[in-house]
Amino acid sequence: MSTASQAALRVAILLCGLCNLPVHGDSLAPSAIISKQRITAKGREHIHGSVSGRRPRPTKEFVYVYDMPAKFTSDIKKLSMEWHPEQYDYDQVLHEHFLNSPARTEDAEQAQLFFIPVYLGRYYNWYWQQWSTPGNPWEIVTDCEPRHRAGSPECWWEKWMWGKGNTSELVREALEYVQKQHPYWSKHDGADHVMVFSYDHARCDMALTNQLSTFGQMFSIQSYGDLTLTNDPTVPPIIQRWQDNNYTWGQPRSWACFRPDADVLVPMYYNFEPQDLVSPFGSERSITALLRFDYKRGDGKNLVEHYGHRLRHELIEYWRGQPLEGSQQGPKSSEETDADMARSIFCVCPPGATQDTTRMFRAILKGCIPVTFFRANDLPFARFLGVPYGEFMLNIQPDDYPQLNDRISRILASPQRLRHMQDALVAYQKNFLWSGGSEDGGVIANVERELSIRATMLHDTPHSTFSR
Ligand SMILES: *[C@@H]1O[C@H](CO)[C@@H](O)[C@H](O)[C@H]1NC(C)=O
Ligand SMILES: CC(=O)N[C@H]1CO[C@H](CO)[C@@H](O)[C@@H]1O
Repeated sequence: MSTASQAALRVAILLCGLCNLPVHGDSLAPSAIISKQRITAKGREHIHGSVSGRRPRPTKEFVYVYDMPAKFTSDIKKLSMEWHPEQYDYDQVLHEHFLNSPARTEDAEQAQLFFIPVYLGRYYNWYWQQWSTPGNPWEIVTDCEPRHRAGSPECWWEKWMWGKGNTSELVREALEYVQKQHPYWSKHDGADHVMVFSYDHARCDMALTNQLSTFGQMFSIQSYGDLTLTNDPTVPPIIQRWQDNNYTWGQPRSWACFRPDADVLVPMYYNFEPQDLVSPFGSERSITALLRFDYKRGDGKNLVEHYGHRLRHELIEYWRGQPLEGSQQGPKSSEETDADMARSIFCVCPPGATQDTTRMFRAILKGCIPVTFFRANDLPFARFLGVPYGEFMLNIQPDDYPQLNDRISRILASPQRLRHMQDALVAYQKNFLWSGGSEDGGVIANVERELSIRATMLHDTPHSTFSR
């Protein structure tokens, strides 16, 4: 099969969305999704056939959504969002979605998965920012201990850790509520339960001070897919050192933050609509490579100290020494950056607080090939749904960043290779749109597909995803 038709097949598989979920009211096991080969035109007919009225609308209900007390949801929506970036609000977005999704069942006895809505993203930011100066959330001036200067990193650290401690406490209370008020957790020690941890390092920010036993086997939906623990000392560690680490996994510590076999990865939230999407061929691309980021020197606050893990600094210095012809460097507003991404062939996406950043997903949606610097980092919908990032992304190992110009130039010199990458980008762009629902082939549809795979792994074990 030609690579083009292979790509087309993969697109068909991905865009198919939920069409292969169970179609009979009494058969809830979404096992068909495991076998990609079985996703055929016939499968699609099966679902769309129902629309013609010959069959009752297929049911695919398998997710039960807990009705949590207001303190975990609606009360949190009332908290100040003054400095709260909406990228962390996908806990709310997913909750609202699942309340209305065809995947939802209101019969807990029939459910295969249990969704626990808690709006941790808003809560976490509100918590530490309560003590900030107007206009600058990082400037903490109120209620500093006498030994801490107002605005000092020490005062900031204290509130930051209060944020972690109190958010962890909210998580613990939510799980206790579920375990006390409902009988379902104990059946599988929480393995069929899922919660959204929408901050940078997921559980390692939002549930840091909880004992592992609090979580049982529960999995999470999150954006943190880092698989590394230690790195080359010349580039500071991707994983930050935690002051209090109460996890006792007996495994690399980072596994407490991400379980590759269980957790569902998603991009951080952004509100792009289908009409905001730009094809790589849909506009003139006069910028060869866009380096639209800056590097702030350490000020003692953890997100900033190694922000971008120094790699940003190295890349800026590198660009100043030898700018690639037609490239641009320097920060601008996010609107200007989006517009420039739509005019660029390559978008350089260095790490932020974590290895990946929303910049990478914005680049994809703007038809710009992301250049990333991942050591080992799982990405959304790759492990289980097979999104082949390598086909439309250029990854350079962090220590090899001086090869940047050379690697980009080689692709620019091969129109065929560039065309192949851009074709693949077109084919997969839509997977990263948060707008749309179960049937639209975007993030939401992919999350539902991933959840159906988790349900199958838990309840219908003969076909392991790994054995195919
Ligand atoms: C929660 O925040 C309060 C301040 O509002 C602080 O005194 C307390 O130590 C924090 N709790 C934890 C567990 O960090
Ligand atoms: C082993 C252990 O329990 N370590 C710490 C867990 O977190 C609390 C609260 O931050 C600390 O007091 C413990 O020392």
